[in-house]
Amino acid sequence: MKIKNYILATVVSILSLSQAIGTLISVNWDADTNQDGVSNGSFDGFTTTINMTNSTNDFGISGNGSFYDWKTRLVSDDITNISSGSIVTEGVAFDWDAGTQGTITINIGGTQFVDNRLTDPILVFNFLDNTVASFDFDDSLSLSLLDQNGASSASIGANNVVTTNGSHTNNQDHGFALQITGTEIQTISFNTNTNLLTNKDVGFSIIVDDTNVVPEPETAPLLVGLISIGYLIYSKKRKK
Ligand SMILES: [Ca+2]
Ligand SMILES: [Ca+2]
Ligand SMILES: [Ca+2]
Ligand SMILES: [Ca+2]
Repeated sequence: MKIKNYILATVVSILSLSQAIGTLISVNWDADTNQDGVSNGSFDGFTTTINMTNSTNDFGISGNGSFYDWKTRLVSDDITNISSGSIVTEGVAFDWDAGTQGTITINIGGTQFVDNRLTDPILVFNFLDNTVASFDFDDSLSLSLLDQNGASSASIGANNVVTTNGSHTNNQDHGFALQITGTEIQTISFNTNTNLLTNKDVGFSIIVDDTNVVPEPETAPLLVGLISIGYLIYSKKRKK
């Protein structure tokens, strides 16, 4: 291959690796049967840890299979591009005791990217129950419901409290998909309400557009570097 063609091929292949693809990825949760209130997973190089203080049971169990097939589950099947990417059929169960407020905290970390942060993550919830459940997010966040099932069963109220109307019956198609619009998100946290009459559990995962996985900052300098090296080789060859 001529040097010029080699440079072109290199540039094209690097661009194809780094360019926006516009597909969605979801958390690949680690297999976990330990009810310790902690679950771990990863997506696209990011490690994800969920900690929950909701319950003395502290579920924190990861599962897979059709229950968590987010492409087809009615809580998330209407998300734009839901079928486009690597949506893994996995989720985590968290729960909280009746009459007990708890907190769910998700930390995004990892070593692949410098800032280890996300843009516009989508939180998906299923297995909601026939009781009014609330999820109280930080008031400064910009929230929107992308999908839900049953119809009008979830809403975003004052102080960014997402509330269900108690019409769900604890199945894989009962819940909602909530997007947090924002950049450089490293920690996601919300409180659950105290007014549950009985102990409940909820299925959960996170979906993100892989073009919004921030920031791949090393790609541009790497690209410039490789082009420069390629050009130097090319120039040297020509001078011979
Ligand atoms: Ca666990
Ligand atoms: Ca739907
Ligand atoms: Ca709030
Ligand atoms: Ca449930």
